[in-house]
Order: sequence, then C-alpha cells, then structure tokens
Amino acid sequence: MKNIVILISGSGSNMAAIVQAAQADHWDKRLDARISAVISNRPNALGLAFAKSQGIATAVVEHTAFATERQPREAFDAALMTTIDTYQPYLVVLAGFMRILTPGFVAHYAGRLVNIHPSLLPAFTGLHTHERALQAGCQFAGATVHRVTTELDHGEILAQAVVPVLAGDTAETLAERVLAQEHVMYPRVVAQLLTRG
Ligand code: NHR
Ligand code: GAR
Repeated sequence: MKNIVILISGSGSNMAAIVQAAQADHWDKRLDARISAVISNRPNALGLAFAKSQGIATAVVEHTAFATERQPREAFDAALMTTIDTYQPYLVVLAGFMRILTPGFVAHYAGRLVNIHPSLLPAFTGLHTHERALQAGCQFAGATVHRVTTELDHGEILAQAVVPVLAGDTAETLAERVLAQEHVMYPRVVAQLLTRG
C-alpha cells in the first residue's frame, strides 16, 4: 500500500476529506493508500486533533524554531523533509499548508508534491484569493489542484472546481462555497494520482 503524508497549517478540512476517502468502503469512492502522517508547522492546528482521533501519526515542525536571518527557510525545510521521509511517502499532499517551500524541498519530492489552491489559477496566486476575486468583480471563483514547483502556484494544473460568485458574497461566504468543492475534488485527484503508477 502506498503511503501519503499530508501537510497542514490550520483546520485541516481537506486533510479530513482525504482521510475519510481512504476509509470509505465503497470501491468507487475509495482512495487506496495509507495516510501515514499529518504534519503541521503550527502546534495548535485544529486538524492535528482530528488526525489523532483517527489513529494517524502526527508531528509538528514549527517554522518559528528554525528561522535564522541568513537562512529564513532552509533549516525548517530540512527538518520537515527529515520528518516526512521517516514515512516513505509516495505522495506529499499540501492541504492548507501556509509556508512557501524552498527549491531544495521541491526538488526532493519532484513529481510527488501537490497542493490545493483556493482560486482558479493562473488567477490570484498567493494569499487572500477570495477577497481579491470579489474585489476584481469575478462572477466565478473556485479552486485548483496543481503540482508544486519552485514558482509559487504555477505547477501543472491537475483539476479545477468552479463555483458562482453570488450577490452579497463576502470573502467568508465565498470561501465556504469553494471549500465544499475542494472536499469533493481533492480526494478524487489524489486517488487518480495513486492509480497512475
Ligand atoms: N511552495 C512552492 N515552492 N510552490 C508552491 O506552489 C507552493 C509552496 C508552498 C505552499 C500553497 C500556497 C497556496 O495554495 C503552497 C504552494 C503560502 C503562501 C505564503 O505566502 C503562499 C501560497 C501558498 C502558501 N506564505 C507565507 C510565507 O512567508 C506565510 C503566510 C502565513 O504563515 O500565514 O511562507 O496558496
Ligand atoms: C483551503 O481553502 C485551501 O485551499 C486554502 O486554505 C484552506 C484550508 O482549509 N489553502 C491556502 O490558502 C494555501 N495557501 P483546510 O485547512 O480546512 O483544508
């Protein structure tokens, strides 16, 4: 069975959707992998409690503990890689993971690293995507699953989900509508990546 390691920073609802797909008993809904570990850069990430409740190994690698002026990211990424590699993952899945990863990290997991980003890429890379989509007057918004490369939010697009922007939407109501689609799309894409080799 292939191993998956999921990286989170917050509530971890996409992680939970993937965990549930790995537990599903319907063959057509099942994701055929072991979620070996859930790792967070924030010790208080809510998703850690859910992972523990499902008997999944958890780890915390705090980015604040590693940053130095000369190497703001390298030492953190090195520690993160060491932790991840103990689980020998076939895929490393970013699910609301909020730290930009160094080229060394990306190269180490080349072809095995995916992210879900809350916009219709290539529109709105980076942060605060829902505010920016509303500000721009977009009539549709959504989320994108993509491969992670050294250029932020620019890797190969694997899938997209589209939702309408509705009158009176706030960043919160739009985020909620997008997130519901993320929970459907992300487990499916991960399942597809597992069957492709
Ligand atoms: N790393 C690389 N190399 N490439 C990508 O495409 C990545 C990545 C790391 C994370 C997720 C991404 C998103 O889906 C992601 C894609 C964090 C930031 C950010 O600016 C931007 C994009 C994404 C994740 N983070 C700040 C930083 O300094 C910290 C913000 C915070 O802690 O709240 O790392 O949106
Ligand atoms: C999701 O909408 C995800 O696309 C987004 O944060 C939310 C995480 O929710 N990711 C990013 O913004 C990455 N920078 P979750 O923790 O409940 O899965």
